[in-house]
Amino acid sequence: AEGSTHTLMATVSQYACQRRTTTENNNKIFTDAFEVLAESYEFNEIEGRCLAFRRAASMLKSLPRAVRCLGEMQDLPCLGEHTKAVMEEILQCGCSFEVKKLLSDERYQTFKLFTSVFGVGPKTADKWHRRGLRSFSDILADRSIHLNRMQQSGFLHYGDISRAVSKAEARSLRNIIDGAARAITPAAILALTGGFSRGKEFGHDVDFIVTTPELGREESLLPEVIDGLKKQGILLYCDYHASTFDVAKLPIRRFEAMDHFAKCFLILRLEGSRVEGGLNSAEGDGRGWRAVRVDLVSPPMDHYAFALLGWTGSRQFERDLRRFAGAKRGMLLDNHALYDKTKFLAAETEKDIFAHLGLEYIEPWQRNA
Ligand code: 8DG
Ligand code: MN
Ligand code: MN
Repeated sequence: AEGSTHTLMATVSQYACQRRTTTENNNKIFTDAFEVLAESYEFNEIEGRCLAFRRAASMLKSLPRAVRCLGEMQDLPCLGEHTKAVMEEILQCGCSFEVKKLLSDERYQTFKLFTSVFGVGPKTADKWHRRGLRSFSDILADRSIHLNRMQQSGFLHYGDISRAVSKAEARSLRNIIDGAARAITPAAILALTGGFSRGKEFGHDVDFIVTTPELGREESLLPEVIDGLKKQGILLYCDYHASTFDVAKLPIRRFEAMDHFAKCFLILRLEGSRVEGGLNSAEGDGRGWRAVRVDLVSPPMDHYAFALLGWTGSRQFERDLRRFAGAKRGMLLDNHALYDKTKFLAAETEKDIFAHLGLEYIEPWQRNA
């Protein structure tokens, strides 16, 4: 099987939703380089090139083994002149000069540092960079800088929330959210989504769907869950967005980053969380807790499957699902619904949605595109 590279790789689809991508990445040497380049284009708001590198990285992640020579690239999709040149250089020299240059670039480093703060995106990073600010102490010392509530929490909990969340911590959080939801209604439904539902060992946050079978009830459920967490004294930050979901306004033709379901972006206090090695803040300063990012979304039950598919990710998998639906099927897919020209296609499960799209079912753990 190792030798038959031609047949192995000639069949790779340009769409992530037609590939099976586990957490095992055999081409990390290339995808790490592509991620730096994609980030740099993102910082400079050159969206096309950013996407090209993300798409190429995603395709490489799905391959059963490492790309070993130039010849093997010919039959692979999603690779352009620039991506191929970078790969060629890595094959020949072990690294890319362009990537090396970026990693030591002052602007790239500053943007990377600033955008690592919760609530800081490329636009804010750019604004701060233009003002000549280069470090956190520069920002915090500048009296003319106004930090919004999200950024204030981002700085306050920086050490904790920039540290990866473990599977065990995700399990503890699941119990906490489950308890809070069940205290409100025993019929509450809780589902793990995001990276942990794809089998990842670590995440930057933990994502859940919290809802109830009773239609309409889900809208008030989320504020009540938040209130419960607050009463437990573990709510460190809450950015709540009430539902703006309206079936009458579907389909939404303009692409929107956020869906319209009730949702919240939280920082919770997780008790009894210890860091192996003990070097990090949770132990270092004698605390027995850590701050952790949690996202909750609350769709009405008749749109549950679409919300689950949309929040399971990965982001690249989602992008390609939508792109595939449009380009190959003339359909419109988002986190709310699937729309086929004149009618909505109902779905109770993710499998139903894949079937509507004429796609083989891809398990969540195969969606690490
Ligand atoms: P990680 O946290 O382990 O690093 O990875 P992840 O779980 O895949 O990433 P994520 O940033 O937590 O996003 C999980 C999914 O949530 C992703 O497929 C996109 C989806 N999502 C939406 N809307 C929104 C939104 O408005 N904000 C965020 N943060 N995520 C959203 O569909
Ligand atoms: Mn996540
Ligand atoms: Mn998230």
